Amino acid sequence: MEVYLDNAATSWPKPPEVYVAVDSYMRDVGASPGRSGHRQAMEANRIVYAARRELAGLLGAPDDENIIFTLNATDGLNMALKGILQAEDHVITSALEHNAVMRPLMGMADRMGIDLTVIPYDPILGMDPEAVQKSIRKNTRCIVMTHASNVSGRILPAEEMGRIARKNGLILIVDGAQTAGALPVDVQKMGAHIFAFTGHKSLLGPQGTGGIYIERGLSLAPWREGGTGSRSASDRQPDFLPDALEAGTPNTPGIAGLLAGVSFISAKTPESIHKHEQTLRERMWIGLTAIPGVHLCAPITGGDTVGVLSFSVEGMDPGQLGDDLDRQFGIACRTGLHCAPHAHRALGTYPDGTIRFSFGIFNTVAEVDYTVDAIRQLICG
Ligand code: ALA
Repeated sequence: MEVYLDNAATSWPKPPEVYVAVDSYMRDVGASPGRSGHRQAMEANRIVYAARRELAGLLGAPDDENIIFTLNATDGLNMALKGILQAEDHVITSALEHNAVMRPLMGMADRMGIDLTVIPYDPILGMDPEAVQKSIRKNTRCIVMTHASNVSGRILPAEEMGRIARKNGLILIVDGAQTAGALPVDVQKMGAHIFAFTGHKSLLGPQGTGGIYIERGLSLAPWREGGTGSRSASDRQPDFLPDALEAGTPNTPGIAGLLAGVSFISAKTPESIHKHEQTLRERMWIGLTAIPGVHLCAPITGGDTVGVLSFSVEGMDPGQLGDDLDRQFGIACRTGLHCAPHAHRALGTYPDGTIRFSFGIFNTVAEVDYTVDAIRQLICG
């Protein structure tokens, strides 16, 4: 049996519609969107705008123009953080952040002197709103947080942070890499000013796709400037969205695939996808807890997790166990620090890290049972 449990890194397989969309874009359309006026270019343009519209609908954004395409969530987060923060600004973040947030922040701390408060992990609340409120200073500019941990699957209280941000005139930036497509998301209800997403995980698109939702009226210093196909006589970047933040020919074959992925999710509904992944996660959690020496990294859940589960095994190296799962049982997972050393410190699993299983829409109960059995054989012999 071949089992793919590395969906938090990249989802696989994709719905057949995604492969078809990329292939037919490459064969039958092929042109640059938003540049020329011929039929192929117009079709490319239609596809990009359809993807924008579909994403706006899925994420609860009021306008298509508030969706900006980027390479992935990391690219979008860099665009947001580097477009907003200035020297001496103070930023509040969570203890569960991925390097996609921590590295840009640390880099800006080193280069520009921004100041950072990391709110300690709270096993009950995830991120304690009172601790956040207490850390706000005169120069606090934003709260940056992951929507769900890529290590433990824990969902953080983004709506609560949205209320705090709005009350105190702060900007809320949410890293939705693990939640877009995996969970119902409403950026307006959440109060997010910016919500970064990636195309290649739960949105079921190809790698090299992603974007940000940006609230109307919020202006970012441009992350990349160049040709947009609009106002070409001007040597300045257009000031309207999405062109203000998009330049150069995009990954249109990828966006065509992303459109197919997002349409698939919208039809299935994120609610039902979350429910399916929760069922698998709970079954895996129950199965693994019964094996001696296994330490799960997060509670079984009460609906407050996405389909990600991490654990360690007493006296065993996670990397070795991951290799054994791959070679002996055909099970693909990710081991180590998952690009999130801060999260592992907060969860008490630094520096060795954990073994992580992450579920997708196409995983089954039979695969979970097979994997639990494989772990039991590797540990108990
Ligand atoms: N951020 C991705 C992961 O968690 C790559 O594996």
